[in-house]
Amino acid sequence: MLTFYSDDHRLHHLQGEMVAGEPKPCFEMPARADHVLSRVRERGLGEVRPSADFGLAPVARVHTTEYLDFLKTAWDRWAAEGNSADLSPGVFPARHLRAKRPDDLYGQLGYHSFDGFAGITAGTWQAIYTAAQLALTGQQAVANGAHGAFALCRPPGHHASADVMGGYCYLNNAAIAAQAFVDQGAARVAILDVDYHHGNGTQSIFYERSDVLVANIHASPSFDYPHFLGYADETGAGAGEGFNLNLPLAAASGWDAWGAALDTACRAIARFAPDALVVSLGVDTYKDDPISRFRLDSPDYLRIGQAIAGLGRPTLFVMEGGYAVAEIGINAVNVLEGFEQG
Ligand code: SP5
Ligand code: ZN
Repeated sequence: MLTFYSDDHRLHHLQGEMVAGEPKPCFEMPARADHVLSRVRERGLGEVRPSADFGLAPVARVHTTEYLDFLKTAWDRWAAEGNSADLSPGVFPARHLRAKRPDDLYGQLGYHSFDGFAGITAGTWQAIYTAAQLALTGQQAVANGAHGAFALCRPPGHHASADVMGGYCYLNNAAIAAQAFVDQGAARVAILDVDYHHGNGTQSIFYERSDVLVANIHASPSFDYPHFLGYADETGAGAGEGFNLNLPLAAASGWDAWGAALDTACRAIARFAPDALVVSLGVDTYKDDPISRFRLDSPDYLRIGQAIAGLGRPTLFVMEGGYAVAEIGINAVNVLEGFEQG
């Protein structure tokens, strides 16, 4: 299987993250992608290729131009105000406020954010632009006949919606790739999100559509991030009713519960019979993940890949979360090797 990778991810490295009231190094760090890339090479998964450049048009099929313009210019506006530290939001249009977009940079930042986990640095735009292009390059490989491809995206994307960032995510790489399949003629595309956290951005982007089925296996929002979306009764709306499947699980879920949810998701995807499948590949379901509470072990990731292969669909894997940095490569590449073994 081809892997699509760029060093541009290194341009995005936030100074820190608040954990229980204290500044800590960010869980979402450049070493994550480095470990996945080394494991791809160590296992001889296949060639590693750079991204092509499809421009912003396919990105703007998912995200608003207002949001893209903001992301593209935010750092320069911040620097022009005399700042050099990371730009991070602190006020949001939550309930009882008015979601009218202000003119001010800090106000616009809050308007386009749902939490404080997606800060902006000098290199953020280039890193997120390239991550989206990597997803599109992988999509093109699959559209051109590859049975599987891997977009080693960093930063991740599944918490980002049409015009709101959060949860380390800015551009929704998986959604951009899924939309590209549709725009190139696919009648139906499925997205299977196996990241520990609910993919609230992906759900929101496709919630009213019947051409993209979104299936999510994740920690119940009743006890974990992103807290405000991801319950089982969110099944889609309007034309999209019945095309969103949430499978929230309890804390401490291991392979028994997780594998059963995967069976359920795979049955729904098989019934939908998509022309292509996009997998939001997070491996923060791992037992030693520092911010998560599931208990998958490394061999379980081979079984995930095998189950996905059983669907027999052209499949694009897009990297999402996973913060047990030493094991992220083993676990992510196990999914890909399981897929290749069928
Ligand atoms: C892509 C992705 O996996 N994003 C996850 C974003 C989660 N950010 C907030 C995590 C807060 C978790 N609380 C820390 C518990 C430490 N023991
Ligand atoms: Zn996650």
